[in-house]
Amino acid sequence: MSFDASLVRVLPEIREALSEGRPVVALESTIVAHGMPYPANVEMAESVESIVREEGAVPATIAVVDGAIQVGCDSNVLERLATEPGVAKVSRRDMPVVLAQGSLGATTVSGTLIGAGLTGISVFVTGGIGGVHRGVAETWDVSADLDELARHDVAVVSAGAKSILDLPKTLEVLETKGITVLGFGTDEFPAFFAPSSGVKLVHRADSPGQVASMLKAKWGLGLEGGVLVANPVPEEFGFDATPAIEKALVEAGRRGIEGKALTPFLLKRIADVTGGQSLAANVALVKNNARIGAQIAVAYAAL
Ligand code: PSU
Ligand code: MN
Repeated sequence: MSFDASLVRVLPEIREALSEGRPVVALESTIVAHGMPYPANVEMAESVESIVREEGAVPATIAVVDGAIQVGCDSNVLERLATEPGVAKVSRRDMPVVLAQGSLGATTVSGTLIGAGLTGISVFVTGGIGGVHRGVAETWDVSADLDELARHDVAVVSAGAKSILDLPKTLEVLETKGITVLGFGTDEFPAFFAPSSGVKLVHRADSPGQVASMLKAKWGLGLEGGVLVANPVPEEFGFDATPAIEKALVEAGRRGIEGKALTPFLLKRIADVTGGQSLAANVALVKNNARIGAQIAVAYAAL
């Protein structure tokens, strides 16, 4: 891939690891700026980076900083993302504007995939991906995450997608785009706060090594595009968030919340309605994904 190198700033530790073929794990920043309240957001970001290191990989949180996609954020940038008001939420559509303005941007799964893809990072850990929203026939709201997953050779580890989305339609789009979805130790698509959704998956993997072999087969053949590893929330933190989700959706409809504001609004309302139970689950599942994602990166680098 050829691109203007002045638009991508890779921190030295990450550049060295990549050039030596050592495992690197990309992490997104929208979850920090728009997915969780302060200070849970920055604590989560710091502990996820430590977990990745414990497992023998190098963490690379990706954001848009001072006119470049920055691969690797120090604690100063993480703190800014976690606290500054008006941080942009950056998907592919927003990228040129935020880069040219030189403003601070938090990358969604889609924006982060662009940074990971450009720098050759093969594994990316997040909480939940965006997808096809409920009521899509009216709103046409389908997250840019799905298109972006098809564009880059990156495995994304997530706890599935929460039922603010239409899960069966999300899986249909993933199939159309050729994105392999692996249930990690499960036959069902996990529903983010809940370990199961009742929606069956076609493929599963039961170990990081199995995922790594599938990645090698896919990309070894030149089948470009991503793989989605769907890793359920740890049992002790999982709960049925359906009533809170329904309530938040009704409220969003009544207040006319739409577009890029919808997902952050729903996450915040669900946390309010569940008295923080959803936040605890969210933190737990991201940490769990970080551990598995780092193990996958280590196994893939060893092949
Ligand atoms: N789902 C979550 N937490 C999040 C997001 C999704 O449980 O923080 C964020 C991710 O950054 C994802 C983005 O890429 O929301 C999707 O936004 P949209 O639905 O506007 O495409
Ligand atoms: Mn959307």
